[in-house]
Amino acid sequence: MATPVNVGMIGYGFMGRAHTNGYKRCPDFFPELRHQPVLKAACARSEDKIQAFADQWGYESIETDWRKLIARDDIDAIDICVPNNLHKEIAIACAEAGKMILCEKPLAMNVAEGEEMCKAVEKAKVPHTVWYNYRRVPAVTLAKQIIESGALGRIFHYRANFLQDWTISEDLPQGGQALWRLDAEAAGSGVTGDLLAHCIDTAIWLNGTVSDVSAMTETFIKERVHQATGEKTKVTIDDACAFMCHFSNGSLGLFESTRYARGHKALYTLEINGSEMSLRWDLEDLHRLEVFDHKDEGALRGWKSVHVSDHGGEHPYMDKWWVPGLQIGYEHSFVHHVADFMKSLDEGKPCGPTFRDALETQKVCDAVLTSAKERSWENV
Ligand code: 4PW
Repeated sequence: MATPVNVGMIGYGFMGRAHTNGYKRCPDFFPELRHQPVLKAACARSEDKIQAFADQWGYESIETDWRKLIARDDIDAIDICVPNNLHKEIAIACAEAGKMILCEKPLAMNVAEGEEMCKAVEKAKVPHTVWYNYRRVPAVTLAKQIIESGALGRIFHYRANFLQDWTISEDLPQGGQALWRLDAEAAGSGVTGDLLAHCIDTAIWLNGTVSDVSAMTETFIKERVHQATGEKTKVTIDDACAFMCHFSNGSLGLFESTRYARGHKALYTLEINGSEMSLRWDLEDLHRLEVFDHKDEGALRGWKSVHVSDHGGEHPYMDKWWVPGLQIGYEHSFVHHVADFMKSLDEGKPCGPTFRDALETQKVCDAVLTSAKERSWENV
């Protein structure tokens, strides 16, 4: 009988559903783990909405005040799945109450907040992680394993894009339930914290830390109706952001993200070029890792597309699913994150990205925003 980890979920939006699906699937597909999640309680201010969420997804109970949720003795772990401006207060309260924490990305509104959160979890020694889920797409995890083997040789370049098009309409309001991502007060930043943060987390994981950055941002729609007041209000988030950087290993980085790339809904691509090998990956074809190996010779030298679906242990996570050759999708990255968190409890080890890891990403985000504002190179 596994040790139950009673989860208290704060929030019920799109990510609340993605995380909950991860908790639900974990015991079915990772039955060997000695810790397993239990959907104990869901929490949000609206009683009707959180009850409906709890009923649909199978949480045993509800709360309408997150402080009451944290105070409950029958809750072991809190999932912080609310807008970014609430992460710090809730995370610190969780740490002080001795609760484990699974915090939605980005870690915080800025580095100063992130530092406080790191100190709180490190002082309380509570298990914790941040939901940068793309690390756990099997093809991306495979890229990590290949890079760690040294097969790429000397790394020269890393480039990544995260492109969307959902905010092109001027009629879209800012603020409110679904649209807090457009409101700087709730989100901290626009695409930098929302999309580039994913690219930066993966990049640091695959290619090491970033030393300095030079960035530009743009806000294409300058005013939007704010849902709170009904008034047209200045938009202060970045709609698009691009930056170049140096990594500490001497390689060069190029990053771009926007919500104004008509035709792209969620195109996350990354590529890394080494002296011996290059790798590239595309979220729209997430089960494939493209590989160019300079050792291949003759007429068949070229890019190959590896379908990440083997079960012999070659392809991370895949032996947990269906049969060899059958692929999996976006939602599985969250199942893998839950499973890795449970495994980290089994083994008494940290589960990355920790708050400290996510603070590195936050440092790059802050440096990017400062650089764009000051038109300067910024050290991270
Ligand atoms: O975290 C990101 C979200 O805010 C996601 O990974 C993709 O972009 C999907 O929705 C947004």
